[in-house]
Amino acid sequence: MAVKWLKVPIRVYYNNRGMQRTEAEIMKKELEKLIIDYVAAYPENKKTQTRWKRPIFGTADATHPQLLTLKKSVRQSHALPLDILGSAQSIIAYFLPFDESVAKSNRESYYASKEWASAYIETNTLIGALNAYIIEVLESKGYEAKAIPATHNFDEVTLMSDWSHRHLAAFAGIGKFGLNNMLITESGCAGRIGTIVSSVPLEPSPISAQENCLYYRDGSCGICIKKCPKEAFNEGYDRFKCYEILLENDSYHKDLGLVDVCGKCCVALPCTYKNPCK
Ligand code: B12
Repeated sequence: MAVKWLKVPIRVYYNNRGMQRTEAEIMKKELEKLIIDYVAAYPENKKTQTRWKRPIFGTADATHPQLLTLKKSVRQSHALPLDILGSAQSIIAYFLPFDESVAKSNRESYYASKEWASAYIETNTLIGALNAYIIEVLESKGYEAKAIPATHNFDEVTLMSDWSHRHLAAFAGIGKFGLNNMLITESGCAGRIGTIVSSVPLEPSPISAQENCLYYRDGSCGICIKKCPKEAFNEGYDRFKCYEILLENDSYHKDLGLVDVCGKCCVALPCTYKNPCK
């Protein structure tokens, strides 16, 4: 028999067997399904060249005091969810993993592949559209929500942003940082991240205590940092050297529009498509 959920005024829900679920649990499930379904239908709806695998979804408490560590780990001016939205209760984060063909196309050659560059453009557009859709759904239910753009929200001089999707997504349990700086999820690191803050209360996702990067787990692998065409990882990470190759790729692919991409540090690796520590 199908299970029906009935809404009662204090926003506690009962199914037809009398079990209770909180609004925070129900909305979380609803949002995850909405994101998965939207991304699955998108390539056909928009006739995109890029395909995506099933999104990874996570949530965090927007008022958690640990968020203050962003002021140290990223930078002092890093925003808090409450700076973005005064009524913020939750952070919604998702990772959109590229289809394996996108990462495969980017294995060879100094320049980024055309498929990788197009995936960058098409995924940024998808994130914009998906965010707008999530906000529309949340607003229709009486909540407030605000999205932060996928990229180009960074200071051109310092090459840093006041909203690090990676850090927020890590708080939402979506993945762990790798030696290549990338957030490594259960579906790897080849893909892009979106985040939204909202007044909707959501059950926070658990954060795994385990590393997802082989190097951080046991000192093995380390392949990613040898792949950088500009040797940006030689002494720590030099984001300016990294940006040089991104701009070279932008010139190389000028027919595509603004494509400051590279991605050599995320392909042909044990963590490209999966969590290699599992
Ligand atoms: C500015 C920027 C850049 C700059 C500087 C990158 C940098 N590493 O700082 C340039 C232009 C060089 C760049 C390059 C790239 N970028 Co970029 N970029 C951004 C942007 C707009 C802001 C990032 C930022 O503020 N960096 C400043 C630093 C201080 O913060 P951070 O990036 O979060 O970096 C932290 C981690 O590396 C972390 N870290 C590393 N190891 C560990 C370990 C632990 C334990 C912890 C806690 C943290 C940690 O510490 C750093 C500082 O705190 C974001 C979008 C956004 N608003 O978040 C995209 C973003 C980070 N870029 C992304 C991508 C994919 C790329 C490229 C692969 C290019 C491409 N698309 O082909 C390369 C990869 C570079 C790399 N290996 O880091 C993705 C990353 C997705 C992922 N799976 O992680 C993002 C999130 C865009 C998106 N919406 O998906 N980028």
